Amino acid sequence: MGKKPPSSDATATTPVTNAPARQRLFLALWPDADVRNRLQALGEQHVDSGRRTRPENLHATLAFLGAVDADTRACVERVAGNIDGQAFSVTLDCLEHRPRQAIVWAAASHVPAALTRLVEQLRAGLMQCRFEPERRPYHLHVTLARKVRRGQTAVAIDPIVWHIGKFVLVESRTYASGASYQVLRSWSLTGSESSQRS
Ligand code: 3AM
Repeated sequence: MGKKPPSSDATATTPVTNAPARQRLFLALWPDADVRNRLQALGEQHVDSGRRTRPENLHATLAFLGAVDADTRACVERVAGNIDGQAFSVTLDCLEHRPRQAIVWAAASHVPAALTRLVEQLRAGLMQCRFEPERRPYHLHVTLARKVRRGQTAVAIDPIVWHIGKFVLVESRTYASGASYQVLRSWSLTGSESSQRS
């Protein structure tokens, strides 16, 4: 999902030297410790080549935002805060090798209606922040490894049931040692334990 280019007027009047700092952001579902441990074990069991995702980086992307300025981040946070979403459970039941992207991911063969609604609401809201509309269908997945050249296309796994009561805004930073993801904010979904407590 990319941002629309600024209008030609904005380009002409924005001083390059004062360009605001940008953050590389995405919206995601973040696993709890139990699900993260199970995903880590799955990667260790099934992936013996390429580069496994560090356990602390395991997640399912809802919407990739790219490098955004402070105003756009504020807009994204307003959109996220206005989401009227329900908590749900998703079952990761399949390991897939995607040869074109050289990725191995854990995926869910069934997408719960609450997840579809959440993604639809986010995509519609992000258009208000001038993001290009995302038209590709949403497939929930957790990337377990990259640069995997060979592997079975799809393998059934012991199901991992993931209870999802919130979604998060994450900053991605790239270092020589690899990507580092930091959760900046989270929003509860109705019916989750955290939203019942608040
Ligand atoms: O959640 P996964 O691992 O599928 O590949 C990146 C990762 O996806 C993806 O955003 C997630 C968090 O970094 N990503 C990175 N650059 C992207 C781009 N330009 C991108 N997705 C779409 N467009």
